[in-house]
Amino acid sequence: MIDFYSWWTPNGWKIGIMLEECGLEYTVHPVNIGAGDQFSDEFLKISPNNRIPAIVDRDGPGGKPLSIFESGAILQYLGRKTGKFYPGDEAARAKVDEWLMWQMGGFGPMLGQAHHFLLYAPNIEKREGALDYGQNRYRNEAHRLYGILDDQLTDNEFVAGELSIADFAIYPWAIPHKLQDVDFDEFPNVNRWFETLRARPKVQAGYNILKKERDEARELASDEAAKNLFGAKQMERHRKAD
Ligand SMILES: N[C@@H](CCC(=O)N[C@@H](CS)C(=O)NCC(=O)O)C(=O)O
Repeated sequence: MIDFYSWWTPNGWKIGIMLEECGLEYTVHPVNIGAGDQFSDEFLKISPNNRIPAIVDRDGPGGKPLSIFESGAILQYLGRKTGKFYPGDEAARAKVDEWLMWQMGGFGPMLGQAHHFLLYAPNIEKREGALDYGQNRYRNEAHRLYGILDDQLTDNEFVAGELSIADFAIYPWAIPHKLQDVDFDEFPNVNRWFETLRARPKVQAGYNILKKERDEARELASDEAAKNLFGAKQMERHRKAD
């Protein structure tokens, strides 16, 4: 049994999709990051970086509970635990790791900044023109990254050959592509790959975990949510610790 701590966001979807695709039993624990749940003492013990997703595997190595944060580490762990979507063969695994790290180091963080500057910051920073540099920077970076992904998918059905945790890491960040000002007409291979993943019932099931809770909460644009999400709360936490 896995305890799954998450919220309805791309990094959370990765793990929801993996749990569903592997057929693992899990219990969902909502962590409403707009309301500041990520700063609770209970959650910080599991995820000291105050970010979702995190898991606790009650039946970890040696039969002992094991907690893990960072979505890439969780995907690798679940892949090793189940023997699914993470090849045992070293050469094939190295290729999956390449694309998993590409997602963790680039596709996620850069698209996260694109979301910040294109969607959230305009609600906070109301001065016209003040955001142009940031918006162009991350819009261009998003296009560059989708171009790399499109090239990789020219001769590969999935990013690293067979369907793997690398696809489960990348796909969730491609879901909000319109928000990133990315048009899939420019990236036909990405479009084909995206539709293949989207058509999988387990991928849909993983994506829909916590959707209802997120729809009910709907507080992302509020000032309090912005404070919780964009650093102010975290700075407060560290100042208190000094
Ligand atoms: N590198 C981390 C990133 C996790 C992350 O950024 N999670 C966001 C939601 S998608 C979060 O929890 N934000 C809460 C906050 O910023 O306080 C991972 O891949 O797990």
